[in-house]
Amino acid sequence: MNVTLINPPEKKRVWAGISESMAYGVYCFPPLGLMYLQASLEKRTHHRAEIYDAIVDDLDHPEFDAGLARYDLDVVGISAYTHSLPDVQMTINAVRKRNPKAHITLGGPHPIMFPEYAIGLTGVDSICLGDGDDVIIDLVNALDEGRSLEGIAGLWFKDADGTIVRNEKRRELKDISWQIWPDRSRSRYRDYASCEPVLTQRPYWPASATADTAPDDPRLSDATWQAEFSWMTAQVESSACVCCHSTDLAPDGPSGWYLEAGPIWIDSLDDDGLAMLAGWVDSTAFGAFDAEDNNGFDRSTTGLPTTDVPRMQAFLEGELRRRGLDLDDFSDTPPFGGPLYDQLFYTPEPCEAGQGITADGRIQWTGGDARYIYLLEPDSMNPGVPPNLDLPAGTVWRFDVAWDADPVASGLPYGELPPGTRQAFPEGEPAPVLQPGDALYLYVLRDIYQPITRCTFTMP
Ligand code: B12
Ligand code: HEC
Repeated sequence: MNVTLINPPEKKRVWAGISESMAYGVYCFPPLGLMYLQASLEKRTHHRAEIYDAIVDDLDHPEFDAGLARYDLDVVGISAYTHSLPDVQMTINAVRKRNPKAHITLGGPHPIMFPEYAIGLTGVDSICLGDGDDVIIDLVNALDEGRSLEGIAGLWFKDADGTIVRNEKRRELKDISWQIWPDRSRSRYRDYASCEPVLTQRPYWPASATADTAPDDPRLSDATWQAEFSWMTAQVESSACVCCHSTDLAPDGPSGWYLEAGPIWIDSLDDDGLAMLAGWVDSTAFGAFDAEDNNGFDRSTTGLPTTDVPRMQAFLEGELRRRGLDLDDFSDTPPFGGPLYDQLFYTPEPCEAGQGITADGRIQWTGGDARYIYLLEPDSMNPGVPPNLDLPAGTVWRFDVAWDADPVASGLPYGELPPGTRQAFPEGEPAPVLQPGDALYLYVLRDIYQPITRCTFTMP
């Protein structure tokens, strides 16, 4: 079955606590509850589920209703908050009007807290009284097989003559470690996340690129190829790469390849760039992480973060071979990252005047104000990009300035944390006591990957 999961419009909501004007732009979150249900259904059954999120596009009811035409409305699940009940009722009515036979089930905080009220709403067929991950599976299977909904723990429903049947409660799971994670490759980065912190974490500059795809390119009319291309484009759109590699998000224009280049944007990549995306050229200097640490996106094999490594590799390798290239052609290509890569192997010199820690405990550096300060053991690796290369083994202490706070000036007293700053290492412990005679490596950055002072010194 195809299930439609709806995050209803919030145009009639009751504002309490936080005023509407203050909340603008704040209340747009990925609909996590629905994403869990989708993941649960798709990973554990043969059913499919689509999420229709009215909030992300700020839809009012008329547009929302029109959009329902794109969805299967046989089984519809709606998330309901109490403060948005009029919107929920309008959503139920709109679905019912399009498909009088739809099975409409309600879940989320409202039916959990006020089940009698929720099951009484006009047009509702069933409600879920707690976590929906298992309930939705039992419900959809029963509907699919034409079975009664009796006995599905955690579900109340109205039977054929409208009588409310209250099945027993479902035992609450205390251990959620089995949980299937939502598939975030189906949400676009630009919809739910911000590029502001991204642009402070990588060097950015615009660079022009063109995609010279021939008008009669066979890929343009190859449906199988196009389906894979759409899939991999969606993978890019769900990652922060769009912040610098798309025209409307990159502040002064895209950094080389960009998603709107086209008809086939991957043609805007040069051969090395394509090989980097495919993982044929190493790019760990940009950060390499496993799917578990990266919202389900692996970035340890391919340069492009992906939720399906073999599929991504197959597609990109296909493109490289189409260009007449092979793995061997890149055996001499240096790892990606240029200065980012070289920096990992930088060897520090002894500190000069105005660098190090003074006898009265002030950290001094040259080169201007700083956002990141490290004290490292003298022989540790150099810090790289977050989230995984920015805490090398041998870090003694690390100080960070929040991305939206001002950088700090040289002369900072060791261990002091001005507003907008934090001790990133060790976390939740006092700053380590430094003893006279300790040998240390001071590594100070203007911003991520922009070192201004890198030198070794001995504590006075
Ligand atoms: C994180 C959170 C926030 C965050 C993020 C909100 C967001 N939209 O993501 C912030 C701080 C911004 C916030 C703000 C508010 N929140 Co709040 N928040 C929570 C909190 C702590 C967790 C929600 C969450 O993400 N859960 C994790 C997801 C995975 O679970 P879930 O959504 O519940 O989904 C599961 C089940 O409910 C069920 N399910 C959900 N939908 C569906 C649909 C179907 C068809 C089915 C079958 C099952 C189902 O299955 C899901 C998977 O198991 C809850 C309390 C709680 N512990 O639940 C309060 C809670 C949701 N918040 C609440 C309130 C009142 C608010 C505010 C109105 C506060 C205010 N005065 O402004 C605003 C409203 C913001 C908004 N428009 O969403 C109330 C809602 C009460 C109610 N009766 O509706 C809650 C329940 C807290 C409470 N106990 O009072 N909140
Ligand atoms: C903060 C900005 C920024 C972000 C975010 C970003 N890049 Fe880039 N990228 C650049 C810049 C700048 C260049 C160099 C452009 C030039 O001078 O040609 C570049 C170049 C590249 C190239 C080389 C292009 C070529 O044709 O050789 C690849 C490949 C690449 N980026 C992949 C990625 C991937 C994958 C992501 C997401 C995981 C990403 N980038 C995110 C800024 C960014």
